[in-house]
Amino acid sequence: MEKWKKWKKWKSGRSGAPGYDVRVPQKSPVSLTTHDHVALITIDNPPVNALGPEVVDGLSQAIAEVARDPGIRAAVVIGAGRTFVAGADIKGLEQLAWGSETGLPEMHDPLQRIEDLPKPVVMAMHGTALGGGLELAMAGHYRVAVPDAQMGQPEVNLGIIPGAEGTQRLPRLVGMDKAIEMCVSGKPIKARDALAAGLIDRIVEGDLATAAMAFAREMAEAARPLPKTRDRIDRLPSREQLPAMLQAGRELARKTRRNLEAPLAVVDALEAAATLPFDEGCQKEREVFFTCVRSDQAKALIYAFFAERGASRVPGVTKDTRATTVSSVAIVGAGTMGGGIAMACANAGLNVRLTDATQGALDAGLATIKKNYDVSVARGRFTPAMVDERLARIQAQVGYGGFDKADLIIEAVFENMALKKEIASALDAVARPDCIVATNTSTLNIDEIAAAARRPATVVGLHFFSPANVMRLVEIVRGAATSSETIATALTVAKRLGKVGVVVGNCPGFVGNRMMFPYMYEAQFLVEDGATPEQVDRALTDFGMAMGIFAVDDMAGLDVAWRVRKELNQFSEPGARKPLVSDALCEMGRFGQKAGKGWYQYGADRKAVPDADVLALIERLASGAGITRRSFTAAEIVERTIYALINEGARVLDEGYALRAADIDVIYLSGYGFPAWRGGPMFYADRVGLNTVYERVAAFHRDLGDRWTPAPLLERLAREGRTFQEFDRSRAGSELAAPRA
Ligand code: 3H9
Repeated sequence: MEKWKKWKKWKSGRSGAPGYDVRVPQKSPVSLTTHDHVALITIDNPPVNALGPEVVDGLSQAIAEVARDPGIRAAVVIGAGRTFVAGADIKGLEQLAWGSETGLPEMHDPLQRIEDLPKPVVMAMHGTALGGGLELAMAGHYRVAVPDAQMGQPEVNLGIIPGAEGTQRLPRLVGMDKAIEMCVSGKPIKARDALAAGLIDRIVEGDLATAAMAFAREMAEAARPLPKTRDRIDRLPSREQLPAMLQAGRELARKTRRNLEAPLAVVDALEAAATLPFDEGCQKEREVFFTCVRSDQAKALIYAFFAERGASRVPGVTKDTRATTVSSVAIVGAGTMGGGIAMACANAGLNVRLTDATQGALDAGLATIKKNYDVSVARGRFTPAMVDERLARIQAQVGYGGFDKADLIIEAVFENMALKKEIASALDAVARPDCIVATNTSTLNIDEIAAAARRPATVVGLHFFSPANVMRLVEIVRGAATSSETIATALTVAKRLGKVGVVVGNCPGFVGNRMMFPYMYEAQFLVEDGATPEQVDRALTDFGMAMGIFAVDDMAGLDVAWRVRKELNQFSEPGARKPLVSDALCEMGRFGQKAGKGWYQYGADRKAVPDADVLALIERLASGAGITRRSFTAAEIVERTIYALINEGARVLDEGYALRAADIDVIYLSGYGFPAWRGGPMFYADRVGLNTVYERVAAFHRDLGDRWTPAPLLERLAREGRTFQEFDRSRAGSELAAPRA
């Protein structure tokens, strides 16, 4: 302490001005101020302080300044605004993925210069330190964080691996097992875990900059050798320990990150940390990084990242659009959907009033909610205390008492227009004038429901996906009268619930289900034509779909599509091919999993087992209809089903019920189990080549009939040699289509 005081005296005597001094390089997102001989280096590059070239340049200048100025004894690096550094600028990585030579900031030298500084550098983290952000932090001598900060290497979610030496420094700090877990899963860890793992040195309370500077002074005072992460070997495994760890890591990647290349590749780079000197390990990381970043998977995953964020850009909704602040929600209907939505709201900290027509229905709904929470506890997702807290937020009641206090009312009764209209009119009488009234429907006409209310501007469709407490997608259905304020509120609520809200137009089935019908029925025609449900499902899961379509139908319940077939009067056009088997299965009561049998049969373990009775039924109905059955390759199955999805997607887009092809992709990635590494059906079509897709669709049209009429937009783009991505760019800012008649 004495030495520190003496030094301070010497410094203030020399400069004549102790304390505060600001040095802000012109126009740089990085500034340096000094506070009592500690340099505070602030990265201010909104929204998330991503590491673009200007940030890296600014950091390099600031580090040079710290090295040069004898008055500075220590430095703190901190992020301005809501976060530390959330990674490299993904826009730059996108350019790199598509072939540009630039896009990855050169980090080796700046990181080495930080590590080589003879003065302590403390990284002060709040918000998220992700990807390049954590890599920057690991080059500091010390790391401190506020209690709710999170740190991670999420690069694999973008199809890449850490590219700024993270695979070499992370295992040196946290050990190989933990590094593998973090890099393969891509999941961030919380400050407390990071402290236990050795990733950070201290959790600090109160003002982060003040606490970090105090810590920096303490470290400067201690005058002990500065720890350089790259020189550490104490946490690296021995040559004997390493193979088992790597094998476990690769198994983890294959099991939990099915079909993804980067989670396997990152283990190769991590291996180098334990087998090569630091600089050679970095070289290996670079090679693996470049192979990954140029891959098709990286292109698709980076596209999906921006597609998801872009979905919230909606014409007419700006930063100034006034969204209602939602803190209390009322839900009508305690069935599967209502209960799931109640859980999603309670999980997000919202207060919920849940109502149903009878006490019995309410009790049954609550029992299901409790059972679902018990499963979450058993799986370690929630503690019993967390569940109690959530259940306390759900107030169950019969009737609409207190509904006048709700900011948002969600009607979630089953798909029956008359009932939904009756409820819309009743809610109109109790809801506050600014309360948003949402209807959870998967197919019904929002405008017809809104017409039953006196304030249709506050009526919106919120199409949640089952189970609503788990599935990320919410289609936000804009009716003819829905106001921009209502849409802005719906988008904010979706985000608050941790979901992806995609605004869609009001057509039968909206976007997701409208596209799913031709996909689902084509799969059914395929089995009539000679494939088995199991073959079709296997071809689709091998393609990357989370589930095969017959397994999905069994899970959703065959009666759901049956009801929709009748409600929407599907297959009524003259000459339309009507599926033969699904109605027959429904008439036999084979409604899917809940009945123990549908397309498959199910035992107690709910595993789908092919059923000879179903195969016999298919053969009988097909031969009765004069169909000559034949076998199909997996490639044919994929084309017949996925191209049906794409063709309908092109129609939806052309008719203006989706704002962008990218929105369709977000819907399919977050709600229908389409593989993220293929980017979504429309991006996949772009990659195959729209001309190739169009030619195939046209051939199906010739061979299989009018249901395969090529979508005019697909034909047009194919002829012009353009892509759906180019179409999106040309149409930026377009409105949704006029509502359905
Ligand atoms: C990497 O670091 C590679 C290195 O190893 C190599 C180093 C050389 N870049 O999600 P939000 C934008 S790979 C550019 O809505 P939230 C985003 O597009 C990177 N932009 O907010 C959006 O813009 P807009 C590793 C980015 O609060 C806005 O920020 N890092 C980046 O829900 C708000 O985003 C990651 O993978 C970025 N890195 O969530 C982290 N990050 O308003 C990726 C965000 O114009 N990011 N934006 O639509 C995230 O996970 C979330 O954005 C985060 C905030 C958790 C940070």
